[in-house]
Amino acid sequence: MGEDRFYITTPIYYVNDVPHLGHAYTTIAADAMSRFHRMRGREVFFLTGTDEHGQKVAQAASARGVSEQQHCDELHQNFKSLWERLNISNDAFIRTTDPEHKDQVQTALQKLWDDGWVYEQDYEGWYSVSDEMFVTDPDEIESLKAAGKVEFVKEANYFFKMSAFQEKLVAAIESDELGIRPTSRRNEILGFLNQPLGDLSISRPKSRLSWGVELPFAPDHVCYVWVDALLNYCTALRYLNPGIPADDSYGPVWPADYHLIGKDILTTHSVYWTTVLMALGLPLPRHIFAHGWWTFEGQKMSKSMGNVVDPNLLIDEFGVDPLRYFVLRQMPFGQDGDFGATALVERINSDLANDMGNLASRVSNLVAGDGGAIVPGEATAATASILEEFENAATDYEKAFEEFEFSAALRRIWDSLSAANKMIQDTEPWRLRKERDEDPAAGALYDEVMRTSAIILSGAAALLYPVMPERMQTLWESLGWTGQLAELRYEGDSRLLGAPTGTVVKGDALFPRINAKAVPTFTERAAGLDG
Ligand code: ME8
Repeated sequence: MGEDRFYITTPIYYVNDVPHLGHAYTTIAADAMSRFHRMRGREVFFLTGTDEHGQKVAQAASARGVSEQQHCDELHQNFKSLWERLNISNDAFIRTTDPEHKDQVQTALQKLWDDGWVYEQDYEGWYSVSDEMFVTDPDEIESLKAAGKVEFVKEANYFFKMSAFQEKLVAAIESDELGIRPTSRRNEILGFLNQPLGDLSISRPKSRLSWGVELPFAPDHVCYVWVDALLNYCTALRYLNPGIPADDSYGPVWPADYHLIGKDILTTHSVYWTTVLMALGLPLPRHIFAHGWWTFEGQKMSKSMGNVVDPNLLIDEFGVDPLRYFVLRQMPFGQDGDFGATALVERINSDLANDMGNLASRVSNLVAGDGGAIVPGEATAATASILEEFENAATDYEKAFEEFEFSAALRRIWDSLSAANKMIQDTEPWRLRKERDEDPAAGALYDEVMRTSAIILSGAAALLYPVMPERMQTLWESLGWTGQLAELRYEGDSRLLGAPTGTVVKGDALFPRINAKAVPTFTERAAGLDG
């Protein structure tokens, strides 16, 4: 997309999965990024959805004794409702069983066929149903065989000439036309591309699997589920994005600025998807960002490991915004991190309840007690450096945020909140307030400390809105501002929004402290869940 547009996607999650913290993680990050760009005046298109074809879905539907379509119609709601609870602001939700998506997939497949990028050949090998992939690594085959997780398959197959694009792909990655992030993942893919690239089987015979998109040039085959799924990033633009032109392009929104994914699906995105795009003559996504994994006691959190944490339980216990904040703050985006309820409670209590909540309640209690007005005035030497530091922190925050360095970005805002708290401890405004009748200087300092704190809290509320949309709106209103932060647009360079001119009100605690002793150990509750 161009300067004023921003197109971001999450993976489309397997409809069979019960959504867990890992799925929530990617989606929260994409949501925060979408809100961030909207506030900077960009026209954002944020896409998520569900991947509904393939053998796993067919097997699960049959085990439940329902049709595949009914199974998908019921299960995709688990994702939709979690995204609603998590305040996810996606512009569209694609399902690969949407008839429009299937039509578009067939159009793309036909084009690949017509242009000579697809050929037929028999194939035999070990197929992993859980990954929907042929396994080629001999060691992996042996261990999966022992675990009964692969089956031997011999069948007629249609192949995509992926190998023809190897050099072009390497060049696109090296020139950063295709920006793979973080750099470690880019190097991983370049390393992978040091080996000769094979062709990609893109079909499954209907005799083995009928739940998929029929190949238009071979109706006894369906499309390999990954090809069907990856195409969602383009097909959605044809029917879920109003204002698309009536030609057969994917419109001005393509290419995506970011495909946000976990590192588990880096190859499918960086190699399969990009080469299909090349064959279709379409531009490559500008970036693929592969983040790390949430683990649980060191193991990747996943349904098959039976160790998933249900975000719904965390929301019930801690609220939506503390969870959103925690996942973005806790570990650098790109690295793995182990989930623990203790760490979550610590973050809530120290960062949210103490650093932010106490500052907000001190200001609102004191100012509301005086009728709620922040007294206007200029900063003196007593507070000028704090405001200047906040301006610097805001600049650093934005730079880091844009690069998906959420944790580092958030830390910078907390530097300013800490500075404001220190100012309050040092100046003791509750004492100044008592002295102000006799001592005009104490009164002036009191007003200045309240004003400076309110300016920092206002700026922080707006900057942090993408991360904690609901709580920051509450903070914003308690400071006397009106209007929706969702509609705030930054204009000009300063992120200091000035002192509120409305009436500051005393509200309930922004982030109630969690009694660490009373918290259930999510470890145990999570282990009991069959996600
Ligand atoms: O792979 N930690 O779907 P999926 C962090 N349908 N993120 C995690 C995670 C974890 N432990 N577990 C899952 C598929 N995720 C395909 C995608 S896209 C065209 C098709 C997140 O339901 C992360 O984003 O297995 C990961 O890439 C994705 O969920 C996989 O979701």
